Amino acid sequence: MRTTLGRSLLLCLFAMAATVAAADAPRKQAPLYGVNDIPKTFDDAVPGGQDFVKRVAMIPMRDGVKLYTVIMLPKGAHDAPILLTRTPYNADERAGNATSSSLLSALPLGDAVFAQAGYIRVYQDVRGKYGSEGDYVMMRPVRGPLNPTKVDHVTDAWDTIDWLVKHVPESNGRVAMIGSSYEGFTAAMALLDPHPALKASVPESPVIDAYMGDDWFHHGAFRNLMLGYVHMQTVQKGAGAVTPSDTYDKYEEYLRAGSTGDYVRSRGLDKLPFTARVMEHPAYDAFWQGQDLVRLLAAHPSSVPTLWEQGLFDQEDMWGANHAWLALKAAGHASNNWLVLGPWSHSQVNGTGFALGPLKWSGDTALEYNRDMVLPFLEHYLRDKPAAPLAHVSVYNTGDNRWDRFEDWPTACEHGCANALKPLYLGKDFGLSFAAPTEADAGDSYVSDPARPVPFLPRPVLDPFFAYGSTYAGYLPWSKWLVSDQRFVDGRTDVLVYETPVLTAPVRVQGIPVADVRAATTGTDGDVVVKLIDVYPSQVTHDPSMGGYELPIALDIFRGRYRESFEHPSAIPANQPQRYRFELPNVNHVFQPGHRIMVQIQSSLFPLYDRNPQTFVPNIFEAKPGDYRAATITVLRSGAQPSAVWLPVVER
Ligand code: PG9
Repeated sequence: MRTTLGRSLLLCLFAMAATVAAADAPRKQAPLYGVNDIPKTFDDAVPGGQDFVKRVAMIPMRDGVKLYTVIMLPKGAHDAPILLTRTPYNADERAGNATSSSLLSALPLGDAVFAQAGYIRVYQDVRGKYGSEGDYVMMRPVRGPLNPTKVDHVTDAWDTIDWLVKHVPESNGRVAMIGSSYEGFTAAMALLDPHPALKASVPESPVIDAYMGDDWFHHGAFRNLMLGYVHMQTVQKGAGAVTPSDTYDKYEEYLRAGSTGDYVRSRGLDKLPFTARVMEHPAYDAFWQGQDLVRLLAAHPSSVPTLWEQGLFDQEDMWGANHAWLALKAAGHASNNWLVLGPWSHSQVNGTGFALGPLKWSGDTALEYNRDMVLPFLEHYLRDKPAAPLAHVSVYNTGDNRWDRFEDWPTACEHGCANALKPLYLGKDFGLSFAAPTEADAGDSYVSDPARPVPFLPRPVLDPFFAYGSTYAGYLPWSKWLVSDQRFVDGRTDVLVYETPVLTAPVRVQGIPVADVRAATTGTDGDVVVKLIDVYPSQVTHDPSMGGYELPIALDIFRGRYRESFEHPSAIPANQPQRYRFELPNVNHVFQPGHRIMVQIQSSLFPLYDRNPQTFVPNIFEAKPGDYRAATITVLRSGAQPSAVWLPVVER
């Protein structure tokens, strides 16, 4: 005891002497003038260290091109599954803040549950973007007529997974892919020829058919505002910006420009190869059909367990996940495909899901999705945990404010569902009724003037992608526009508004409503916009700002020239009634007693969608100023020529 005390005292004296000596030693002084204040390398010191390791690898593909890959490993990981995202949005940034002390705080919020569960998180730049070598092709199609090279996202995913399972010894050799939008597209592409180590996949709001209802077009109407995105993504390999502008309001900017072709040329965007390609393919020709992943997936169905996710109010990719799921179901592959439709805007599952615009949900629906659906799903296939209690279809009920679980979807449809669609007819005096009209009637008319198109959001409208990035800051009204109050247009003379009396019993809808409009125009082309709206009571005591709110439940646009064929457009015969029948987005909603159901019909959603000149021209992008003409549209609603929205009504 005494000896130990003596030794401690001695050590203490030595330590004090050493401190005094160090204080006396001349301190190494920083030079007064720096030759170069930026050192060659600098590793940020994280006080207390980190609980993860960031590894960067250039993974070689079969053609020799190397792809920049960030591997975020929990320290001490072993037998850990790998979660891979292939991105055009900067793998370094997507992988989060490498100077954080924990993997949980480094990775994006949507990854939190995977970080907590000890996954190895991998982000990779697609070829040609950010740190990756090779050429970038926007939404690079599969090898074949549209892609003469030997590589695509199918091979790049295959080669990446092959490398990862051989070179990351901390892994258990099982990989899942996940990602939203473009990243969802790369996840879906990998399913066309999956590597054997790909054990599960979660394509989230994936771009699947960019012509029918994802980013570039909806039912043939072009989404002008995506041009800013193309600029941002393709002017340079690294981070780009949206198209420079001298006009604050995109409505004014696009209106002044003339046709979309004029807009593109006036800003030199025709020099961007992808824009030039799109301008040559306004119809659903081989260019778009060859990229339609619905067909490709159904023709090459994989056995990889796949969870398809999509927002019910996704302002960018409203088509992909649910149509991929429906096609795989129709092809007999329902058993390894799941569908989740949540109350989200585009990619909202990467953040929080308490609310969307004025709508407040029962909790953090994004967390519920990641924690209670995706994680157990992955744990089962990547770690042999018990099967997840996941229904084949989970759809958030935006009326009852809760998740509904289904074995099949939709619950009501045209053919082969438990319930048939029920037409809600447009009636006289702007009424709506489930009773079919019987009388003859001239219908309701309005003048649609391309010089005064109906805005899709209150002006000014900004570029939605001006602040695009991993935080998804962007232009906030953009992410909420599909739930924005439609009162801002219902007084316009070019918007027809029909509504039911105040409901005395709930009307429950589960599925895909179908717009079915019969209309005549004095022009030879034209667009049809149909909005299904839940009108709140004029006073809502618990939430006064919702008084009278006109909440769109489902809305979409259809380009009239494609009413007979998306591939072969045809002029609309002037003044002859035509039928426009098209699907609206999925709904799982309850119109509550005290509310009304409303349908609005109009001819434009500008400047999101390009203006239809209302005169048939071979390529709408090249319409001349004289082609833009006002037209009188007459919506028919007689017994012989009824118009309706077919609702997927179900009993409780
Ligand atoms: N919606 C974005 C996009 C994907 C693919 C092509 C163009 C745009 C995205 O969020 O990735």
